[in-house]
Amino acid sequence: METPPQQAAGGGSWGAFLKSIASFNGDLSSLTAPPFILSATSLTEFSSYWCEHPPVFAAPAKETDPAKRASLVLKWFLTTLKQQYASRSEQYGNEKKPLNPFLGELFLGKWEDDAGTTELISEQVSHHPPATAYNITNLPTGVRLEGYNAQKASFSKTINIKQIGHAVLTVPVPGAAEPDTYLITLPSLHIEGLIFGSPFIELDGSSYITSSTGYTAKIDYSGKGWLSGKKNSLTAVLYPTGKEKEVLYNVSGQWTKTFEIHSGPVKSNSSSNLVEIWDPEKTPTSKLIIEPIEKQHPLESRRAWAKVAAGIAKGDLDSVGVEKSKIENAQRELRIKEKAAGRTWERHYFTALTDSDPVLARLGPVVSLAEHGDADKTGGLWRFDAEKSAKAHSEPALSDEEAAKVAKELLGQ
Ligand code: HC3
Repeated sequence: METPPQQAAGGGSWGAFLKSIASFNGDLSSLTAPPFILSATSLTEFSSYWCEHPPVFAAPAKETDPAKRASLVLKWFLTTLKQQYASRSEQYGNEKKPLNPFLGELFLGKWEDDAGTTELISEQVSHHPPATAYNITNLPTGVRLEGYNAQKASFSKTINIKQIGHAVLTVPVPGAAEPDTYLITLPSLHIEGLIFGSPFIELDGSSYITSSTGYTAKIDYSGKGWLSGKKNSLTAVLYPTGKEKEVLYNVSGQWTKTFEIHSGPVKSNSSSNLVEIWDPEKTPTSKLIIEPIEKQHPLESRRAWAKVAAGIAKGDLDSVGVEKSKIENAQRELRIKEKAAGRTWERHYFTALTDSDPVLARLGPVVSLAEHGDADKTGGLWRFDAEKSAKAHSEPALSDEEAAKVAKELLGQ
């Protein structure tokens, strides 16, 4: 059983934490959370939440009708919300503070299931400001998601988080000259239950998916108000871009529970035009396969943070502090050396665009995303670099001595 936050001993109380967040400066990594709210999972791992149902991710590639394809993309996006925002806190009320990734941190894995092999690459591409980039490819269909994100937080009654960045889904369509492109914006969220020491996420506002095939989905999020409403509620509509009144599909339900997809506009009779009811209980997630720690590259998240994670698991805060500082200090020294040598850290899988991005140029205006991709707030407009990836894949694994040298130099371990 988890220790209730109010009773946790040592290293700061929940009350002190609440006081500290009231004067919070917006930098999430600077939040000094009490030890019992520290998670041993780094934010680089969160990229995997985009694809815990690979068959749903790959399904649009098999659909020949563009409107239906857009509805399958909307369905897939909605199915990811439970993993993204509630899976760490299934019982609700124990959302913890993730590890703040170091620059160059990697999280690599794959899923093997009915959809074939789907590969995940996640990399911390910026540290100041912190930003994570990811690329997920389903090999048999070529369906591919790439994106990057950062968070901007503020305090007003609670911690409010605006997500900066976006995702781009590419869906090759059999017989079509060009693949479909879907530009996806990310919802805002806030932390609920803080005052009771049981934090969980609620989504708010709206997010969008707009496609090169001329369809747009608008998703509205709401929670349980004082008087009405259910937790984690959503409604969504899919319409030809620019014609919001011509609803082709509508969705309603809860992103943590079930939601219903109907064709056509919203009707009072909820059973009319039912296309599908999504129930996460009925569709188990696929397990992400990752290399055993000893076979991972020293910059891979679980290997790099192993000692910190062990300290968190044992509640040994001294070792957590010591091991975290080793990584932070080594990284600080590395940045100083790079600066002196006029070098910058070479990302393994992603490159910051210097020209304008064709997807943002074409689809950005529909969903109010700027052509520069908010690069100033994410350290760059990050795109997957297939050449770098091929190079990384073709390099032989490091020998034990080489790995030890990298771990010493880059992580102080
Ligand atoms: C806000 C958050 C860090 C960011 C997390 C993001 C937005 C990261 C990208 C993923 O795709 C989606 C996602 C899900 C959860 C978000 C985290 C929830 C809590 C965490 C804060 C830094 C921690 C706040 C501390 C505390 C104790 C109140 O939970």
